[in-house]
Amino acid sequence: MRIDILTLFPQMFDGPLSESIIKRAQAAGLVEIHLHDIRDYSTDKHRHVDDYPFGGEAGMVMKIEPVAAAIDDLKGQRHYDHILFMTPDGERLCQKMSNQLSLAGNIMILCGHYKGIDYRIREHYITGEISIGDYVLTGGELAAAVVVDSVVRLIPGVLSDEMSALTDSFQDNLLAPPVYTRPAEFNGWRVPDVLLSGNDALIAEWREQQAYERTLRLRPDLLGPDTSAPSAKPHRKKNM
Ligand code: 6GU
Repeated sequence: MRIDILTLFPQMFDGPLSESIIKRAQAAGLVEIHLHDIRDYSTDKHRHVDDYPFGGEAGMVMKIEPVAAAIDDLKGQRHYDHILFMTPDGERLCQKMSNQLSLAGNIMILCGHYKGIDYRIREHYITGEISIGDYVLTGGELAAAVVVDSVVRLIPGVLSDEMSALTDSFQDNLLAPPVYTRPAEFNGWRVPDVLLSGNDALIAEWREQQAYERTLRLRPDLLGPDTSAPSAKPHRKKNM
């Protein structure tokens, strides 16, 4: 997979994309992530990328020319399966969207800033608009990093088998069960006995029940509209 990110602040991605699993995915050649500074596409002598809005609202708007030039430049080099715009009024990111995006070959992500972007960009170039939640960030960069992280970890080969994305919270609409490691007792706080029992079937059953109970208590919305009916209990895939 190749991901091209268009931004006014490429350095905001230094941390999230150069550590841990995402770093290893790039080193292993499983994903290429390219950052493009939109300012490099500005042709005006002060390298302006924003301007006052028509109609006189407050705040600055990202200009169409440099953004269009950047997108056209990249589109001229390869086909993009998705050209995404990060914006708080976009579709809320969820695991299903990340799963779908992880199947793509080439993705372009445009990060908005200031009061918004000239709407013609959104009308004529953008194929999908994504928000990461109902709150406002100073720009789309942190949100884009979240999208990239959630998508890249789903690319086959990025996670080892023991980290398998199949058992993630949300992958099957259930929150993950609690996990513990040694020591079995700390400050008098004991790990649940069943996990020390060595009985795999019992442990699997306990995990399934914990996942269901935690989801019912913390995120009943994930279980659907009718969680009181016994039939609403979802079938959980057994860990492989
Ligand atoms: Cl994608 N951008 C901004 N600026 N704020 C957000 C967001 C995106 N998603 C949630 N809040």
